Amino acid sequence: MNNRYCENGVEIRKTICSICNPHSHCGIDAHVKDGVVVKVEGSLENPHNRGTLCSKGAASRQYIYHQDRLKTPLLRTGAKGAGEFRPISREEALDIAAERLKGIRAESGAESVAFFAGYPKWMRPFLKRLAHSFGSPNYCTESSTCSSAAVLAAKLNYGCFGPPDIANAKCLLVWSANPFYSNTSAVRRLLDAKERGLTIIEVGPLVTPLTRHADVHLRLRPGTSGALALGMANVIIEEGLYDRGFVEKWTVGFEEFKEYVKAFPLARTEAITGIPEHLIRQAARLYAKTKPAAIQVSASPTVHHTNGVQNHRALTALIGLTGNFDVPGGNHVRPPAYLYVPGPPVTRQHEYEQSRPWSEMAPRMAVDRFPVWSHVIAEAQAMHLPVQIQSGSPYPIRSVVGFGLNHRMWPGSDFMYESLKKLDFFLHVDLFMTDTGKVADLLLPACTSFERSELKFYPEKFVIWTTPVIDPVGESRPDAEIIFDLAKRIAPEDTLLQQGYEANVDWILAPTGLSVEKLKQHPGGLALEDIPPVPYRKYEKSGFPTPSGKMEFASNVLKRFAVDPLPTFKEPALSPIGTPDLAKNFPLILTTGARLPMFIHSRTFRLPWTSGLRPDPMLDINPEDAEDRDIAQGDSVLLSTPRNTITVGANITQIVPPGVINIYHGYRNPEINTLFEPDYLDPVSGFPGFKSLLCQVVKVPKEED
Ligand SMILES: Nc1nc2c(c(=O)[nH]1)N[C@H]1C(S)=C(S)[C@@H](COP(=O)(O)OP(=O)(O)OC[C@H]3O[C@@H](n4cnc5c(=O)[nH]c(N)nc54)[C@H](O)[C@@H]3O)O[C@H]1N2
Ligand SMILES: Nc1nc2c(c(=O)[nH]1)N[C@H]1C(S)=C(S)[C@@H](COP(=O)(O)OP(=O)(O)OC[C@H]3O[C@@H](n4cnc5c(=O)[nH]c(N)nc54)[C@H](O)[C@@H]3O)O[C@H]1N2
Ligand code: SF4
Ligand SMILES: [Mo]
Repeated sequence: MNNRYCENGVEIRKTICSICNPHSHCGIDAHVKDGVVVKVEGSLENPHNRGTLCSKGAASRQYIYHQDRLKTPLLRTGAKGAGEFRPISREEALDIAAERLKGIRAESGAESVAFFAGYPKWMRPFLKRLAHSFGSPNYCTESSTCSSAAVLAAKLNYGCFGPPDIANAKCLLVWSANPFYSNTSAVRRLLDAKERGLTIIEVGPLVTPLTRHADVHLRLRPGTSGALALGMANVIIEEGLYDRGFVEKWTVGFEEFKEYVKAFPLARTEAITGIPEHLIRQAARLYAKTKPAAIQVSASPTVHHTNGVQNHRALTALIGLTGNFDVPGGNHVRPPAYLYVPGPPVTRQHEYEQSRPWSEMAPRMAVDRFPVWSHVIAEAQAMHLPVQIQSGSPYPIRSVVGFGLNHRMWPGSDFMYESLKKLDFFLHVDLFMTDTGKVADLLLPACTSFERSELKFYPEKFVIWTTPVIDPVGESRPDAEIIFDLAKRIAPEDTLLQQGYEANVDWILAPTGLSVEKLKQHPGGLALEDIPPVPYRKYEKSGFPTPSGKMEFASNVLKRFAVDPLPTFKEPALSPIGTPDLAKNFPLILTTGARLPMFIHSRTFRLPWTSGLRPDPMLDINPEDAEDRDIAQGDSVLLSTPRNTITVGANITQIVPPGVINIYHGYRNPEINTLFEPDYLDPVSGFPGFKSLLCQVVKVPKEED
């Protein structure tokens, strides 16, 4: 489908929305008149969203033209955090940046400059290459709180992983995902499958829109996925429902695992998770007996815990146990295409990014603190960034080059904020003037997907190369352009980076037979035909990419780093059972960040259409807990954890079970992540325990109201 002119002077130009996650990025028809976007609609021909848009995408005009957009490069003139800057030219800004970065490299080594990408992902391959070509091993991203721990856990078990093959599955175990809010474009396919007879088991403490479509809902206590999975494994093994052939031939550590799960009989599993025995048994039987069955996992709820990696290992172990790994209708391993989207086709993204081997750079931040992470994940663990800025040990971090860095993403966000203030040079690139931006020394304005060209693959064998539908707002520039301009100045020896954006995309695309030039001929996107289907049971030919070549119930990698090789269950670091004394003062469990359809992290609070749907921050509290505390709907309440107290409105709802408090993250005020200690982390992955902390809620006394 091409761009089209209408009679009223409006041109309909094709682009994508990139406000939310990389599994969405809906196709957009931008109606442009006199260089201004006057209306947006979903692109009908895009197989991913088929003409639909969510509330956030529908508010795109408010996003693009928001008054907070950064419009010129800004150099700090006042104190850090005061927000006093003077506009400077792009050339001057890039020259200052280059001079500072090269100076710091000369004095303290390239590793003392950390490169960071926040939730925005499209610039990551170029930023990572720039970091490595500059000589720094310290490229890190928001994935230090999202998806990487789930990838890590699955890789420890299998060496690779795959999404559920929903089209062929008869049973889907949705282990904590709420696509109705988090991935709206996936929901139609899920409901179609349900209408065809798919059995759905939902795991998660909260009631979600999926719950009414689920055959069984296991409402576990936050942070206890591991115990639930082990209890289910015990039923499956005891009742002989596991796949003996697969287990005998293709796994290691089964005998130890079988012994270990005996410690999770139904009564104990109920006591830990809060789920009635009969439901655990029913779910275990349903998942094991309905063939084929798949598990839908998510990037965050099961790994946002101090025991997250082992929990996630336990639940993904059920796939191999029941012989549902890489089979039709199970979890189907597919090669990565580009930017978190499964292929084929397969690009050279990862080869492109690692322009310098690790051996030629200093050790990454936190290799000693999170050795398993560093062994498996090809990035630095960003949760350690504030710690090393403050400690200067084992080497100083003096500068951060941040693309979309939001200090409120970190647990102990105030600690991160203070750490950024200590940097010698903080270069920040963002769409908007944010509170994080205010502590930068130099700010460069980036632009939205409407103002740039970008490559996007879809899992539906569809690819698009967008061209800008409007000029960049003010002096803003695409992140990629900023990176290539920096590369000229700070990494001139990297000859590929010197060739510019499109040549670099072509290099990445080479094995696919596609090119930017070819894609430009299809402004609305190109359906990739003639791609052979990905085979199943690939391990039969090549084994598993683990140390043993098999699925590992007992992980050799964990053994090497002196971590329990089995997916053992431990209570979250703070929990009613693990720390009962603390629970006397903080008797409720705090889970944060369950997705809301109109918000995405810090981004859409500023848009009138989306913020109007929930103008004030609120915590969700069960009617029983509210009654115990004499709290009425909308009352101001104090939410306290051992670290901090914030004031917020109360929303009384059955969505949360008794004993659990839920609150969305990312608000400017109150700042939720000040409730967490900066070291409230899973020792294996470094992931924050955002979804299981202890808290108390009390009504704000009348005089303070
Ligand atoms: N609208 C919108 N969409 C988004 C985002 C957004 O902010 N807004 N964020 C994007 C990002 S970065 C991510 S990572 C994904 C997340 O996407 P999802 O994982 O789909 O969304 P969540 O709402 O975080 O979590 C889903 C469910 O996990 C369950 N859960 C909560 N705590 C626990 C627990 O302790 N254990 C278990 N087993 N389950 C638990 C809850 O029942 C919850 O309903 O969404 C992406 N999509
Ligand atoms: N308590 C709690 N905290 C959480 C979570 C939780 O569930 N609970 N979830 C965690 C998870 S899973 C995630 S993924 C993180 C997300 O955390 P963040 O990285 O904070 O996500 P955003 O707020 O979407 O984006 C950060 C910045 O990127 C800017 N930006 C947007 N688009 C672009 C662009 O194209 N270019 C540039 N240069 N900048 C851009 C935005 O303006 C914003 O300032 O938060 C984590 N923090
Ligand atoms: S789901 Fe919404 S925010 Fe996400 S890409 Fe689509 S329209 Fe944009
Ligand atoms: Mo995330």
